[in-house]
Amino acid sequence: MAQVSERVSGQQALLADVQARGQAAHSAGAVRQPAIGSVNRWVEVHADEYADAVVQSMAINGVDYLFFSSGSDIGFYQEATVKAHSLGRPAPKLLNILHENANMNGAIGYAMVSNRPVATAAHVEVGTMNYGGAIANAWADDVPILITAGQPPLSYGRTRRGGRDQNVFWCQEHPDYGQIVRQFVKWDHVLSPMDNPGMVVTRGLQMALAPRQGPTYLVLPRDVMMLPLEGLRFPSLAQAGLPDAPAGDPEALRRAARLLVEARNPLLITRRAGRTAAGAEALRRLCELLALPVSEAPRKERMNLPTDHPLSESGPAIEQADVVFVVDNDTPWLPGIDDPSPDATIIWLAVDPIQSRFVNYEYPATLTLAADPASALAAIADEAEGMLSASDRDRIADRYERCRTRHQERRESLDRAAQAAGQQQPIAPRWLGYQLGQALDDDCIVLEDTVGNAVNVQSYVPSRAPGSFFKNAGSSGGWGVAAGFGAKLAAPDKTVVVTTGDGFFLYSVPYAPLWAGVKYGAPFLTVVFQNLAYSTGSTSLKTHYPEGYSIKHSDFEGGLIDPAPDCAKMAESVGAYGENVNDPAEVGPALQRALKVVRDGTPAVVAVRLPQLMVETQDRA
Ligand SMILES: Cc1ncc(C[n+]2csc(CCOP(=O)(O)OP(=O)(O)O)c2C)c(N)n1
Repeated sequence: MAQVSERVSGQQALLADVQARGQAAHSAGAVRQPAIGSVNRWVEVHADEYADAVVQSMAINGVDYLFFSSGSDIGFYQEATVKAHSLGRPAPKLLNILHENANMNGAIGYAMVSNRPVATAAHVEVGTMNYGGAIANAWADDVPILITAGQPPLSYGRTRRGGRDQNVFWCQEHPDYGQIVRQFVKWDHVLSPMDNPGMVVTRGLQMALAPRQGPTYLVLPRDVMMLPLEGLRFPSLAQAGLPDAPAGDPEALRRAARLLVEARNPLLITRRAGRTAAGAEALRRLCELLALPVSEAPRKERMNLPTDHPLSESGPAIEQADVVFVVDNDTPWLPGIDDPSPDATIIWLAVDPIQSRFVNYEYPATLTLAADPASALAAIADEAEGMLSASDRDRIADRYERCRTRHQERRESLDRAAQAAGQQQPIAPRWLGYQLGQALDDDCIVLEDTVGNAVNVQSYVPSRAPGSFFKNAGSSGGWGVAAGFGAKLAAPDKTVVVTTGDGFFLYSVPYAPLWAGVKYGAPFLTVVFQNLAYSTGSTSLKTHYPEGYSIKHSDFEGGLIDPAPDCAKMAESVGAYGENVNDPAEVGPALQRALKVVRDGTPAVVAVRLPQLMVETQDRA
């Protein structure tokens, strides 16, 4: 039956780690309260105030980094983390991030690449709001982040440590902090003096890590965080437990296997089957067994099938497929625009295949499998193996060969098109995609944050190993640069490369993650596809108002980023390396120079000037 997936064993590895950290932190004699019932088995820590317990609970529960953006209400974090480290107690490393939006996007990048939980800290309601759209990114990508924010103290002046001593505290008070983010988190809570602060952190992380994973929000009033303690016992994740993703109904998995074995012209569509290494491996095995071609267009969000695999992008058009197998993809086609045939059999597989977070969902389904994709794909492959007749195997082998030919033809045609565009001035977008593909090797992790140029990245930049490619599932622009910083923290031995348009580069408050990359020795390369426009305000506008007033009379006012900001100087201003590239012959050498700088320890930005959208023709792969 279902094999144990890496995501599941990842949970178990995390629990084993938590168990070990709890034991290491355990210190007898620090607690005065009587041990009642199961309390006897809880982790026990030294803690002089609530904040000490909060940071120790984070670390014991597997949080290594606290992405922190300053505020008068959250100084307790600075004190508690350094105090813990000075006294040899567990605590996450506090990272000073100069803007909350970069803080959250950095935490997302870290969690995506490490497959570990992470925590953030920001100043009251305004810091929470500055996390901004990045919270929606965490929600959309199921990222296990314990988001925290301070809250102004309620204690009357001079009556308690941390009490009201600034005018600003009155205007920061609101009836319901959780309401700010409740549509984007799985759980939220305001820490009260009655709470066990260690247990509350465990609960916030347990909720974040339980499938379907996602962010949680914990609000920490300053005076509560400064309340005294004399040690504390609390359950860690290892004691509270963490559920695995469902393995799926064996009968339904068998039915899926039968439908796929009998398919004549199948197509598998995925974005995130490779969210874990086990998922990518199970996908490859099933696809090879049944010659299932895989489509990741128009966007993939993880490395699923290696880009050089014969089954990659070598399948039929969706309307030609008789069986469409949708694996971890919330919108595999646009209803009413590029639907599959009404006669097609449609199988859905995801932890939450009906996308219960969406309000409307009009996609048809023949079979809906609610299961961890890694274990379910492995189980379907096991079942299918036993069903295949000799004639099935011959038919499937023929299909495999047809896919191999189509894959090869597509690759050659893409490469020819790029080489033919190699002399164009301004630089052709596909030439940049192609040159980037040539420059990167299997040592690289790519974080892809382009919009209009996604096709040029996805077509030319190879990703072969699990965990080597990430794209934001959310829609809040400006994720990439900060996520690159977080990714490098998670994978210090890898070369991290971010691809972004100029619009989202600027949205990413790039100085913040680049500065952090310099300060914390976490170098990464950012490649800017600089087309001096937002596709939303230029190509999109033209689609909807081709003869409109804006286009005729204002030259796309609101849609262009012209004059061009100097991205290289922005990088240099915080101690990173920057290059602007205008010559097509310089694209490859500039990328190589920047990669060397990054590998030598300094973050780098290469901004490549492309034809301006709408003013010159966009090159499509
Ligand atoms: C926070 C946020 N604000 C606005 C948008 C709307 N939006 C979607 S794509 C886009 C343009 C992105 O520009 P750029 O990164 O240069 O990409 P390109 O123009 O090359 O497609 C904008 C503004 C968004 N996704 N996120």
